[in-house]
Amino acid sequence: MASNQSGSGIRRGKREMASKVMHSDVDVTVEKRYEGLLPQQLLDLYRLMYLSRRIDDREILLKRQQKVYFQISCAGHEALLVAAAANLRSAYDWFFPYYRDRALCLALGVTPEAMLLQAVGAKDDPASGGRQMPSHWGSREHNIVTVSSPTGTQFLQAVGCAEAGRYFTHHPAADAKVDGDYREFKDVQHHADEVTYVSAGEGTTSQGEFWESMNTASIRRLPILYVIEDNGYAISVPVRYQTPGGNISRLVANFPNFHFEECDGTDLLESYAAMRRAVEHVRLGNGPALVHGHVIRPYSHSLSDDEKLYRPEVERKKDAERDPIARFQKFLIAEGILDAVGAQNLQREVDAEVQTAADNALDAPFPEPSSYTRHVYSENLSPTAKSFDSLPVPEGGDRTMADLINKCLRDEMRRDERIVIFGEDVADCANDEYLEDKKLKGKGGVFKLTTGLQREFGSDRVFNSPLAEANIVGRAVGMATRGLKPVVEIQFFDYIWPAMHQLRNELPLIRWRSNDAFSCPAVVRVAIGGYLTGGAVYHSQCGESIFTHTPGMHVVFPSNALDAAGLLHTAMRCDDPVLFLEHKRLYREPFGRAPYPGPDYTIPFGKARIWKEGTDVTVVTYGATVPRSLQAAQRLEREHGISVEVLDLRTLNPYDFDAIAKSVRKTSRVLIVHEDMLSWGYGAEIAARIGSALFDHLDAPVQRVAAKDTFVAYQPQVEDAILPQADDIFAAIQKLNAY
Ligand SMILES: Cc1ncc(C[n+]2csc(CCOP(=O)(O)OP(=O)(O)O)c2C)c(N)n1
Repeated sequence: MASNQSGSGIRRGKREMASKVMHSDVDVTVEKRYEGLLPQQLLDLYRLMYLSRRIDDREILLKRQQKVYFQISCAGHEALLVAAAANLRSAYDWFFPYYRDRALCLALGVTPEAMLLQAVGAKDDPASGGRQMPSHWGSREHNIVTVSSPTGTQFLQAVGCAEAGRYFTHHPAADAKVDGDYREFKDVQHHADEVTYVSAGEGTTSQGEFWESMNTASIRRLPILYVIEDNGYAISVPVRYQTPGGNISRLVANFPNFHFEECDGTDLLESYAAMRRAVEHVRLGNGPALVHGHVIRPYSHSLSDDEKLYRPEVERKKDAERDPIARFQKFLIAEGILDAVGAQNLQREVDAEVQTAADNALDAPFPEPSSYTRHVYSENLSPTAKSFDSLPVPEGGDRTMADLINKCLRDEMRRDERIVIFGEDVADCANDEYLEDKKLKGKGGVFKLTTGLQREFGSDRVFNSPLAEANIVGRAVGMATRGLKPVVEIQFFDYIWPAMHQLRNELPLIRWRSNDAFSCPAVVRVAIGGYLTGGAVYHSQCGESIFTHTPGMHVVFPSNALDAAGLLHTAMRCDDPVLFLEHKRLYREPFGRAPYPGPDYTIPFGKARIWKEGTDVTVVTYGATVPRSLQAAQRLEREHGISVEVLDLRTLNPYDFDAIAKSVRKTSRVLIVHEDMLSWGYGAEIAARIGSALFDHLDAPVQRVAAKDTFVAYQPQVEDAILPQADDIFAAIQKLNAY
């Protein structure tokens, strides 16, 4: 149950300000404390707040001088943030801040110079090496996980991070370094009582991912501290148009297991007390907490915004009266902790520090223009490496692709305790206790690919996610950045889209945008494709080119059981994110069955398979059009004596252009076949590259066979007309051969 829920979630701290404690017989003078803080600690916090503001001011100046190119400030949020930091532990707890959290990062140990290096885009910017805008924090040293620009993607990652910390505590042997796979390059640290901090503005609580994260944090009682920094506006939109009733505390108040605080975030002591109670709840393992701090935003949304366009002077003036720095300075002076001279000295000192940091940043070298190629993928371990080339050790009779994928998952989970599997319906049975009843067979995925895994490995390694795809991928991102190996399942490719933010802007981008400080080698398995007879619009989609168009992510699309096993082993050992596309129609197809190849059968990425050699026409294909192309090729050879070479790409990013080129040089005629629609499809890129690199070797224009430019219909006759059939491939090869 929630440990602290008043109607509005409000709980205000009372100040303890005893200055002298009189014991019965001794007069002990005790230094006055403020919410437990000594005067010197208050001065330290004040200094951090002032330092934060002055860095913002300096960046604004530099932006006006066109020496930095963007500015977004922490102004008005400083008190709430230093109060949070004062209750947390740098390099021990984990941090998913947002762009306003300068004061928090300073308090955690990020230097003003590091911040200004990012502002000028310097090579030595420790957060991103000049790749990200200012205030996109990231520091491996301080456990500040690389911040991105999309609002709200950090919430589910924080959930995954907290889950990873808990997992490593329960599986202490899993954090060992192991040579030969991604574990060699992933340092793991964890603490049983660590807290994961995540913050955002109040506007960002409108994002669905915020609510998805609250669900999971609450259900799993995760050690997460949410901080919602409510400055009343999301760019120009006031909170009451964003949040029903204008108060997020009221809306979240009934989430179980949470501790809630609502405070005046411009009041340092009130914020400190709220944070202290919240962090205590989390650190003791009672569940998550959410602190909702009311702050101000005196410097507009960013330097690209002018709030005078939409906020009247009277409202802005009222806000200014609550400026946390002026308020706290006044308080310190009233309490005799600071005087006018002390304040001046402190300001002079801070200004000099900022000046030196700015001078150093302005003198710092920029990244080499050609450096953009670095860290798109792991430079330590490539899935194309020879070390992944192995031979199967066949055992038993032929098995389906579904069987061998299941075996592969099982083998890798035995080999690597960092692997966790989750997704919709992937567990055998959500209720652990039912599993003791051996008569219950268990679910194990809608296609039964994960069957038996929960039974063997337990419910903390194989479990169901909520019905929410962003939840699945977002949590996987958080786990993988901590060193776990999440292998998650998206039930149908058609429903991958809610996870798109995480799949496009986070998972594949984390290594590049952090300049290799963080990485995210998760595996996302997805059931894809049509030819289902009745699969219709929403159970038949392809769309692989959307993901091959995303740098930083490998895309795999096997056509048969043996390749599926070998490529999945490689994916799970790989140091990069992998989108692993499994064709539903091929799961149990008689085509391409194979004996179990052993637990260590790996296939390198980027190596095509030649199914059939030929001399007249090359067919380049993958997935479910492989058996259809083979059928057409065999018939052409039989009936017309046309010799067709069939090349199965197996992995779409990277892909084996050398194999394509070798074949095209031999045949001079090439047909690209894929199941996804023709226009803007995967074949367009291959055709363009063949056209420019192999023009001199071609005797005919490059041709393509693919789905019609529409979705897939339910009625089987119409479905057949839409998807490429063996007859279409047959006709295209015949025409190409005759050209
Ligand atoms: C997904 C997404 N949509 C839109 C934006 C553009 N944008 C950046 S900040 C912002 C407003 C955020 O407001 P709030 O969460 O209240 O935080 P604040 O900036 O006020 O601290 C918007 C719309 C974005 N970065 N990401």
